[in-house]
Amino acid sequence: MDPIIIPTQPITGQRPGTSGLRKRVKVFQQPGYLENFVQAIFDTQPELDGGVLVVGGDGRYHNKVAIQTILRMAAANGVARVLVGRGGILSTPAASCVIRKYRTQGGLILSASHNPGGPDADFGIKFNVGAGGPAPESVTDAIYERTRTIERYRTLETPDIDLERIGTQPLGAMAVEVIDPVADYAELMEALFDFNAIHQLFNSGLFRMRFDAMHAVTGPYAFEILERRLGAEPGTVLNGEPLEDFGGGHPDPNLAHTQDLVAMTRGLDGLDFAAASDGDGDRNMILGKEFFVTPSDSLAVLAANAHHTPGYRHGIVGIARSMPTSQAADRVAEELGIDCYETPTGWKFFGNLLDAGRITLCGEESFGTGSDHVREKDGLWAVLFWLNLLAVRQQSVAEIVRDHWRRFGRNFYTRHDYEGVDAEAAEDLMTHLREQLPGLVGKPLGGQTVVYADDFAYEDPIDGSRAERQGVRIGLADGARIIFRLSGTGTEGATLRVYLERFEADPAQHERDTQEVMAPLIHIARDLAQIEARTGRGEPDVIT
Ligand code: VG1
Ligand code: CO
Repeated sequence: MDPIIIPTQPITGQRPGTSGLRKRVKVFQQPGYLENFVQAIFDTQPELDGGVLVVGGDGRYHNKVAIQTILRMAAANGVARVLVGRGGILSTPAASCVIRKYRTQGGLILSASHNPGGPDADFGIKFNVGAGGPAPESVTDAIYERTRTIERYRTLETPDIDLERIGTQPLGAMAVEVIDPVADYAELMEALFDFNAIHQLFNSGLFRMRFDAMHAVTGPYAFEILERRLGAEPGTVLNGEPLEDFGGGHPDPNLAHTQDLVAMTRGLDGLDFAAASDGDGDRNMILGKEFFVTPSDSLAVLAANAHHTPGYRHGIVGIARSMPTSQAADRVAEELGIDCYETPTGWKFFGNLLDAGRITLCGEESFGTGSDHVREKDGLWAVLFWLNLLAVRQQSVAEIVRDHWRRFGRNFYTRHDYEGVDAEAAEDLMTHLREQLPGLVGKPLGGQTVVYADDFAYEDPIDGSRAERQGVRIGLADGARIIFRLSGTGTEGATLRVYLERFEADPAQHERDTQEVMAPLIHIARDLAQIEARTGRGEPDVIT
């Protein structure tokens, strides 16, 4: 069957952001929009010709339509075989797992992650390379450049593939293999964690947990792993059915969007453990009884306790965290005598460090934690890691974290998001901040001296590539930090993120309320950036 060549024209704005190309569904539905971007991937990634490609998504609205388009284009561009999750489903970490396990040439993941889904909401596409991780900037830059000159795409005229039927179906000269989206991933989790110990914890009758899949992709994974393989009581998985619009919710696991779950951890018969994951299954939120674990603390606790789990029993070689993530992990690395790397926001910056064996664990303040087991952050992995620790240490979540604070000190941490801000006002705010930077060093700010003030730039220690303008950061003499950056995952206007961190060594101060501890820093940040004057916002939309 000969490919059909369809003439097309470049469409502006196809530059991938922090994690792939994310736009409104309506934008993706425009003729040629998805096709141009996908053809740009095939045109710039010659190894896909004759290669194997993994395809799957988080099940949101437009997922199946997009997959049929991609399958036809893959066949027309010479891909030999595609592995696609049944029903078009593959969580982001599971896609990474499958890419690596079957040594494929890469994958296409259809997701806008934590952004809402539905005909009027968001869609996204991301290319992952053969190592299993999100394409580095050199690759996304090349894809973007190609979208600016593209003049044709290749496809076939064929009926739709039956995505519900496990097994191989031909599409032109290409083989489409519909695979169980859960099996390979579940097997990997069993190899990393002590399923017997977790099973016993569930069987003890002394431990109750709930996992909120938020009607997103992790439902089938959580049923299989938590309820079926680990024997958690039926009903442990909440909102486990993936829905195209996530039940109308915002599949973003943070305190603002999981209020029902948080309520279940309160009171005398509150749950011992609760967790949630996002649209595509790469984020995690960890709760204990009346206790919220910040993602930055979670990374530090996992690093300090990794030797308790089978998969990491020999210890970890290094840790990386994104720049805005708290420095709690740095303290663990120092005590363990291992390297700690600070990277720009976005998982793609961890790839080289993981591939080179420089780090074992990595994480971001945005509810992302992961390791070298795949090349994406991994929501259920983090949940299982915590369950393994709880089973081995026989302590509550709160006890484990408080122990950690006593040992290492506490990095109080909060992030304030101002969403849907006018894009130009947000850019101006950042410019105004950048202009102040040279004059700030050595000056007093809120009773402290500014020790550094810069726009974060990163040079990758493996390939020497540079990423500039990755966030304005201001460091004070006592180690406190204020960081400002604009989101690279939104689809409308701009989102300003303000990240605040303050270290406290004194255990007598560890129980204080975070927002109260941070109040002076919050004040400084708002003043310095003139947030209210420039955005019209007196208060942030989301505090995490
Ligand atoms: C956000 C987070 C970042 C994360 C990215 C993708 O990016 O801050 O840490 O890697 O989302 O996560 P931004 O540019 O909006 O701050 V996911 O779960 O949406 O793929
Ligand atoms: Co996600």
